[in-house]
Amino acid sequence: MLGRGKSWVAGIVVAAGISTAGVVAGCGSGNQEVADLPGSPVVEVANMAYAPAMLTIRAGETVTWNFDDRGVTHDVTGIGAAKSVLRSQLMRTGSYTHAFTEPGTYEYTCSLHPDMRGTVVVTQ
Ligand SMILES: [Cu+2]
Repeated sequence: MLGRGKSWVAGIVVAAGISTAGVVAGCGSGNQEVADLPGSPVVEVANMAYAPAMLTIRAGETVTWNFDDRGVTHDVTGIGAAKSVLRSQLMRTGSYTHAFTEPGTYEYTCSLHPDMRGTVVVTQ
């Protein structure tokens, strides 16, 4: 009688241990899903700057610039070799997307604020 009672308690402890481990594992995988959302790289255009100012991607990837600088107008204008590649409209809100097909270094600025500078490095 007494023996059976003890093993019954032990069984509950083991079951509780397993279910706790299951919850922890479920939590972990949930966080991973959020962390490695693949998506395409995004440059935030805010506070008179591009963030990140320097971005490295692979050929074929697409970059999206999100304009949200509290009503300040900006654009994305390529410099040098990137001049014919990058050219967005002047925007206060919204986004500009460009797919980079050729490896290289693409520098850009804002035509209204030449101090704003950004670079996209495209690798093979
Ligand atoms: Cu600007």
